[in-house]
Amino acid sequence: MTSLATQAKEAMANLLPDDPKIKDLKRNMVHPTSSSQMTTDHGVKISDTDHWLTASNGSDPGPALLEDQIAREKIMRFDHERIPERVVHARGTGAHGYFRVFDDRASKYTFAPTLTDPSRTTPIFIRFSTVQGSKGSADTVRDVRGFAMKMYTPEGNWDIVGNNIPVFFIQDAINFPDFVHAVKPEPHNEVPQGQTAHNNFWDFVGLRPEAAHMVMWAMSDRAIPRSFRMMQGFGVNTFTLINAKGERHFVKFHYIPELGVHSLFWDEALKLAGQDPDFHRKDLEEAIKSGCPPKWTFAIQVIAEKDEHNFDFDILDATKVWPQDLVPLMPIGEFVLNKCVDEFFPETEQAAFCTSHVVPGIGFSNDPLLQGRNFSYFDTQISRLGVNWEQLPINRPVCPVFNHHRDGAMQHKINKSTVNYHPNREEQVQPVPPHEGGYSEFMEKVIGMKQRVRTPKFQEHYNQAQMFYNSLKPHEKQHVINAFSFELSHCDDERVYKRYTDLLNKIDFDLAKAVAMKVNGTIPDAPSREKYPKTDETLSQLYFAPKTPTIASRRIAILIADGFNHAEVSAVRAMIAGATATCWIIGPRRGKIYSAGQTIGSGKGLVADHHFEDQRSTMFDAVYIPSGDEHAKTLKKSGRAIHWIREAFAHCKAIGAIGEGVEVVKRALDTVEGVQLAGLNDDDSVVSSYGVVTAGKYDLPSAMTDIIQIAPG
Ligand code: HDD
Repeated sequence: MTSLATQAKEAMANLLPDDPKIKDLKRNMVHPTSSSQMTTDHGVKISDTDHWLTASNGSDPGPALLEDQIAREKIMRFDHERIPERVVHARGTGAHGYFRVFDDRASKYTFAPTLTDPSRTTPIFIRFSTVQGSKGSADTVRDVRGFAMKMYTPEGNWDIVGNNIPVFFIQDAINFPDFVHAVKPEPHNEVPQGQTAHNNFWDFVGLRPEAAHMVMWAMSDRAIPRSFRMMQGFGVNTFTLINAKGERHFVKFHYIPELGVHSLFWDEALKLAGQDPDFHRKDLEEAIKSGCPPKWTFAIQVIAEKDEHNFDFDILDATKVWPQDLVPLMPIGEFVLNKCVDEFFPETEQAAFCTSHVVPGIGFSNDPLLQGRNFSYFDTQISRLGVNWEQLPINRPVCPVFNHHRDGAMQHKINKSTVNYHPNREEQVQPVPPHEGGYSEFMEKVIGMKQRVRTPKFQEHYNQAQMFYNSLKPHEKQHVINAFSFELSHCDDERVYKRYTDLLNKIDFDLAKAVAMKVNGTIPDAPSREKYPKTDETLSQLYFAPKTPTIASRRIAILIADGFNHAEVSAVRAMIAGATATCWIIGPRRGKIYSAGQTIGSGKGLVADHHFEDQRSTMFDAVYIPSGDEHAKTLKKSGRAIHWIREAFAHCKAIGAIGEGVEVVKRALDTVEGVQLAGLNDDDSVVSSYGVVTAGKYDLPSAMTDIIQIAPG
């Protein structure tokens, strides 16, 4: 635990004052203070910002005068505050951080110093997002999460615009507009928001079986993450690396979170969408600000050019993973997010990524999805932000930028030069040969016939969908069945849900049967194709559980009422803080709660952060109920407190209790059949002095046991 706290401090220290990107952003920062004087945008001081100039006779307001340039400016500036939201991935949140490699092991594959020079620390900005919902939708909906990273390298910006799922719904970029139309709210009534549970999505994916693999991931726990910090990230497309000898390898990028991969339960996700629609963005900010900056290992999978065709799938097909038993993961570096943005709009909203932005040593492949993406991103930024979007502070590189592009809306640069073309008599702004750092495309021999095709290996769609399902643990499989059943039940067009249950039988017979029975689909009586037997243990998110269980950055609620044991709560809070988890006191009111021995209304008391009604168990990872006679009596009588514990239990959270606190837990869970509380004998007497800990889904029980064991009494 201490080592994590130390790591957190180190990560903060790494937010160097001389971080080149933060330094660069400071050029645009303004620091309003109480002595800052209010002015118009043209700099004239304003004496009154509250009353529109009118021709008033003193007893009635009189007509407003158009002449009031202060009011006009204020209203007009406001009228134009909004820009188009992203056509997909509209809702998101971002943070700054840094990337570095462990050593030069990747130099076998690339000459890009960012991936090979361990002395280099590269500033980064990451934006996480959901895909379907609009800017104001909820964070915890079932959806793919975007994971877009911008590296500000001395060789130029490198963007990896990835997701938390390693494959994509379609193979060819030309299908993207159809796909997005189908996934977004339906055109006639703009319903539903932030979810795929509607006819059009299931109609499209039923008619396009190449989506089958990705749909399996989207119906799994991966699509309802506990936190952005607990997601794997993937570059998804196949890129290439070029080494100093001019050799080329195909590459896929992977990020593995230090805290492991964790998800919400669907019931939690649904409730949180209403109780706290900003749950994920607040979680990221809270973790960074409370000294627990999230960290990922950066890994690559590489395939030599000569081996391109040695697989039973096409390695350029974005609907396929490269199984790790065939192509092992090679960890080469790590990245940390350790600084929140100062203002959302200029940083997170104006951040703009392009798959086409790579640096020397990194190249593209003929992945048909990537080729189309390379066109689309630059284009969309022009409509969202204007042609000079790369001059915006969050997007501009930290290295010098010179060329002959000129003008356009919102041009900020003033070129002191008489020439704006190449070649020119001044020999200004010259191309750079490759050996001096100029980007040069890999010389690839291409022979082909102009045609619209999908090559044979691109036409197999079910093997990896089945491999994914084969690789899940039984409870993960059940969650997939539940998710399909939820979504297809929301489709009221029989053609849609019947076709999809038919398709499911090509993936897994038992899955198809279970879902079809729930949603009135086509119940199969035999598998419709031969089972694909392969499994890959790395496809289950449980594979990425941290080796040492940790409660770092977890949210722990302490439920108290008047009469609680103060010494015990203080000791537990100190322990939780030492483990860099956050701890929240929840009481019957937000205000002082008095401990045993204190008179209610006088004495120091402990101020509760929240009351039972305003925060729900869904927002926490664990609950602890301390000892204290009167306090326990009050909690036992409080329907809301009892619901807290029951709901936490239903969501498999760790519940710890000491002394009389155990009575409260027993009261809450008495009616739950078959519950055996750890730490209790068969006759319900307490086994040890430290109380009771229920099972939990995040490896929290053992950590909670440690915490409770040290508490006095
Ligand atoms: Fe895309 C945004 C990820 C396929 C076109 N995409 C966008 C973002 C992410 C992804 C994370 C949000 C970036 C941000 O935070 O600003 N997209 C993916 C992945 C794909 C993918 C992992 C498959 C491998 N996308 C894809 C295709 C096309 C687009 C095939 C078009 C041909 N994507 C866009 C876009 C967006 C976008 C319309 C909307 C906003 C933006 O670009 O900046 O151009």
